[in-house]
Amino acid sequence: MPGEMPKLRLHVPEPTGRPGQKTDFAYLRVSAAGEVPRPAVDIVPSHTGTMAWKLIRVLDDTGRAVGPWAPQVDPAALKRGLVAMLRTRAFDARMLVAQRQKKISFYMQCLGEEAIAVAHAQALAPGDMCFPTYRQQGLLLARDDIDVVELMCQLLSNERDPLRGRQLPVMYSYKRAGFFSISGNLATQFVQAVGWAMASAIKGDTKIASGWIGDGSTAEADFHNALTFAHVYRAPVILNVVNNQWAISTFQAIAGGEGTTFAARGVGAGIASLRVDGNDFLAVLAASRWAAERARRNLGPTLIEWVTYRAGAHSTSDDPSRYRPSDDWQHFPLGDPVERLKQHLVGLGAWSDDEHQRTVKALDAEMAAALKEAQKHGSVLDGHIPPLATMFEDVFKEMPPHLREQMRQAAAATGHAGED
Ligand SMILES: Cc1ncc(C[n+]2csc(CCOP(=O)(O)OP(=O)(O)O)c2C)c(N)n1
Ligand SMILES: [Mg+2]
Repeated sequence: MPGEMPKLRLHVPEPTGRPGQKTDFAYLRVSAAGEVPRPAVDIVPSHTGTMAWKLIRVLDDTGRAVGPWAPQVDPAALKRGLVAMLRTRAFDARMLVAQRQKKISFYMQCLGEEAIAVAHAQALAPGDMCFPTYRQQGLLLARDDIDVVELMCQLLSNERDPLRGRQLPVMYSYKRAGFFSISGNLATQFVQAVGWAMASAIKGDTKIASGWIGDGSTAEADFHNALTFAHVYRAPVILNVVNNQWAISTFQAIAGGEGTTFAARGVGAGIASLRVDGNDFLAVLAASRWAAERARRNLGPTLIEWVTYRAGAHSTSDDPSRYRPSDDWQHFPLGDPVERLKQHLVGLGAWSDDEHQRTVKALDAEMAAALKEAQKHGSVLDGHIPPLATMFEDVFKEMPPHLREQMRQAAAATGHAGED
């Protein structure tokens, strides 16, 4: 008998396109716009299998909003969304150049993924708390109470950096904007979001949490731990999985996206789950509202897999031409979220090419001026950084003697003043 059996072997998933080839995106299994049903928010989680396997889409190829997920939304709100996406794109483009000019040490853009954070922000309420990764800057850039000069000072790690140089560039923290400090340790966002949501419920509050993770990071144990707690206690949380097809140079199938979906993980854990076109602003808005309503009504968590494409490099330290076709984004079946919402608004008569071009130009000028202003407060390069003492502060209410001693030694060794 053993002689008749084949030698055992493992399956190692591969992307369908490598440099010099053309990716076959059939693996995405894209549904038609309007095809997927929209269930009542109190659906039994185990009945969301269809929504987790198909792809919820609202905008069709001509830019019309079709089907049961088409949200009730004022064109003015959509215009604000389009401008916020363009603003995010302009910010990213300017900061990428600043990094190449060595003004900042490091940067991460979200090119091609702007609709997810920007539309999601429109579904949240003041006091709700996001636990983002480094690719949800759109949550901040969608708001008019966040000063881009201050964001740039964080990137420059200069004297006006609100985080006083204690975080890597891009790892912002804005409690008042519901933007929890970004942690470099991926997947921690999910357990923290579920814990925060449970605390909100224990206090009898009305605020919900929204946690963020990438396709690659779902392979971390924290992802699964978070799902168990969210399911068991019906935590008021939205669990966002941004499937942008890549985790640095690792294809999403290596994290388990081949033959199943990331949304299906949620159904298996007893959580209502949706798989959504993340480049479709209207679908993102509708799905986010659906999930937020479930959380607010004590119906429990919702996991949403946002299908999108990381159009740029992973970070300024990465070179994607080494591992994927350089024109992949041009062939990505879900297109560019900015172009798709623009087409929709032009079709409604609420936007024009001319207005679009003027807005792009104005935002570029806004970012150039903001960077100029931020640079007035210095950078790591010119040594205008927060005082040395800030490295030791804000951990303990009273600084313990051993830290006071280390601060004194550091001040003596560097010639910089250490404050006591
Ligand atoms: C726990 C942990 N492991 C590894 C890393 C190193 N790392 C930083 S980004 C990244 C890829 C993450 O990919 P994904 O979760 O798909 O998010 P994306 O960058 O595509 O948005 C890795 C492995 C990390 N920051 N934290
Ligand atoms: Mg990814």
